[in-house]
Amino acid sequence: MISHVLITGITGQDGAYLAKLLLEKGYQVYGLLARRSTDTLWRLRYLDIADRVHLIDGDLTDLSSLIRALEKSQPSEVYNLASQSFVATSWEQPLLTAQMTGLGALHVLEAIRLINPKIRFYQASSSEMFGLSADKIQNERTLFHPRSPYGVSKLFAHWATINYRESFGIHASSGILFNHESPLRGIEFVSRKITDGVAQIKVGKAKKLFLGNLEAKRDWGFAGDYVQAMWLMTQQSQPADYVVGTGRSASVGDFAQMAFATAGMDHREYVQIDPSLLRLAEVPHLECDASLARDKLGWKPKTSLEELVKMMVEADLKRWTGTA
Ligand code: NDP
Ligand code: GDR
Repeated sequence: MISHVLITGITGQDGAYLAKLLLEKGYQVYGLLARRSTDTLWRLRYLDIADRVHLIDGDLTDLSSLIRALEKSQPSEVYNLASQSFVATSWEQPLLTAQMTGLGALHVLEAIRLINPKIRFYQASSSEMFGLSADKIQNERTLFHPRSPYGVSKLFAHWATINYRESFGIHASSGILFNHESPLRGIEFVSRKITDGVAQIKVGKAKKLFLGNLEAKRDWGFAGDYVQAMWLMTQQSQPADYVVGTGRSASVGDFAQMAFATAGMDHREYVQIDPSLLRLAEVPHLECDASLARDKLGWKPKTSLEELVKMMVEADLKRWTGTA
């Protein structure tokens, strides 16, 4: 029998990679499609899967649309990847972020509880929940100290996931994923902003790249590796929470240095600080201890930071030279 899966956020970076992975595994893939005035399917096209997934109109903030989506797709697994995912925006639109990123997850859990509590659930939690962490390296036992309305909203969704597991016996797992990037990353995130900036400067379309805090350190991995961890979590006999990352931390400045070097340039000539890009409350250092995921799920990252940066710079150079 073919298993059905429903992915919220299928048009996002992770949604697209996860859909591709699950299609390869033989699932019938359904995705929740939020109504927009512009076309949002470019990532699914990039991976050549746009015509292989079934899209259902719906919105995370509209419980009735989620109930209908579950009735239509009859999934055995639901991956809740939809959110307002840009941290900087969460200070400008905190209530909307809480509605989508926080309450939205509870809507999905409620829909599952109402329609079929046997559905397995994955929640896209975030290392942003650790925020101003007292621990240099974070794992499942690290205390949370979110620093943005986004982090606070994710924490609500994280605890809602645990609560539905404990209260209703739902197979609900939360993946606390550290930053993961790819050529499909949104242009507003710093990794892609840098690789796109490198490509623009290389082809003469821009002269400078304006960034905020170069000192912030992140544990950066490749999104294509991380969706595998999501799937592995839902396959376990018992639901649980896992941190997922590479165990290596690098600063924004390091990332910029590597990206410019990949294109044969020196970042010091092109990067300028724009104080308006500094955050109201920064997350200074994230570094993941993913030993539980390694030991229990058999998961480990396949792509190094060097390979990731190269992959992203090359993809953006192709876009700007028209050879994509
Ligand atoms: P993206 O921003 O690329 O994708 C977000 C997705 O959510 C898009 O498909 C978007 O649709 C959809 N969406 C937004 N609002 C709604 C809504 N109200 N109803 C339905 N769909 C909606 O995020 P990523 O793929 O990078 O991340 C996936 C998830 O993982 C997110 O929840 C993010 O917060 C979380 N996360 C991401 C990490 C990362 O490093 N990438 C790390 C840890 C957690 P549309 O295309 O129409 O806007
Ligand atoms: P983050 O990613 O906030 O970690 O959230 P982002 O790439 O936006 O920022 C990473 C770090 O870079 C610094 N920075 C800049 N950031 C942006 N966007 N633009 C700049 O010009 C810039 N200059 C410096 C930031 O201050 C920050 O320290 C991502 C998202 O995918 C979340 O959804 C996810 O939950 C977390 O990763 C884990």
